Amino acid sequence: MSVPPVAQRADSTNQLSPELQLIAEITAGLNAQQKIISSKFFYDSVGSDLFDQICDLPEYYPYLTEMNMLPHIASDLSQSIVQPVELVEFGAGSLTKIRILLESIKMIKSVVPIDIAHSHLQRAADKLSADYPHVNVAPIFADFTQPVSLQNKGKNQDELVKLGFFPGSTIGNFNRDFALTFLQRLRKTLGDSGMLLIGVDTKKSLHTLHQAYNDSAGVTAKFNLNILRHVNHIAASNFDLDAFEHYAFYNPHFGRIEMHLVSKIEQSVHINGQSIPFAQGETIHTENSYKYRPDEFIHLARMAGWRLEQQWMASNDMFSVFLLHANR
Ligand code: AVI
Repeated sequence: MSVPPVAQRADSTNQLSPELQLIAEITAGLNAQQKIISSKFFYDSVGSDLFDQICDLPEYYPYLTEMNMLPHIASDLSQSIVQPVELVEFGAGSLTKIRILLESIKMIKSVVPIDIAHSHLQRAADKLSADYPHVNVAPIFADFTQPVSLQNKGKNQDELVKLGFFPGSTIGNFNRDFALTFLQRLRKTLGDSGMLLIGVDTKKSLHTLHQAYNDSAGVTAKFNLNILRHVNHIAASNFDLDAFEHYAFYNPHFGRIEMHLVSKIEQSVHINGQSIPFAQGETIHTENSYKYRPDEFIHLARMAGWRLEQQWMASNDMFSVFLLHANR
């Protein structure tokens, strides 16, 4: 199929539709010296399923470790949270982790899960509402990486202290500048009495990190390659998934796992009216996953207007969870 390039498809005001903006963003990334495709393109329905499978892998310790920590954290919070709160989860997915908090923290009166996957979130929110009829559930269908307004969401929302929830070390997928901007934004959204419960992956042995992103069943490799299938779908490009391979490594200089797709051969890929050349061995950078020592993360949180209230570490410091309070 031949698709006219994005530049020829702007409307009379020269505004690109959201779909065309995505194609323009992908094309620009592939024209950069280090080719990139944003990790947000991992999460079509196939990619979301593959991510769920990653979370079940024994090598992928972040999910399992945090899940094991949460009942204990929830029990601690049930003692310290004495005022009615509204729980706001950013990038809520299936609401599995929220359920663990609801089991213990009876002061959660309202839940506002935010996610872009509309039907998936609606289904999960309906189920949550049925299982916890005394809790008000008010989903917001939005990209949580963009500013989100909580106005008019939740019941009696003005009276409820906001408890933000950002588990899974998703903060690690943001570069340092954006991580700071995002934490500052949450500080503003959650207000002067706001709190934030956030899961952050730690620096650890290279071997453990390597195994987590190079699992023996090859699920992470499939997850990485699926981004090309998704891009083909969005942009009518012709990436051949067999002509690329998964490559993930820990970069100690930046303190991050980098995921790339390596071109196995010299080839050209057609996208948006352009032919993008690949040398053999050239890579597309698809994801960063930053790891933080607790002191590094606490410093970042402070710069964003938060203060540390409580900290939990998994055994062997495998994963950390922080409760932050707004610094007034
Ligand atoms: C969603 N995010 C926190 C995962 C991570 O570990 O950075 C995404 C992922 N990429 C490969 N495996 C898991």
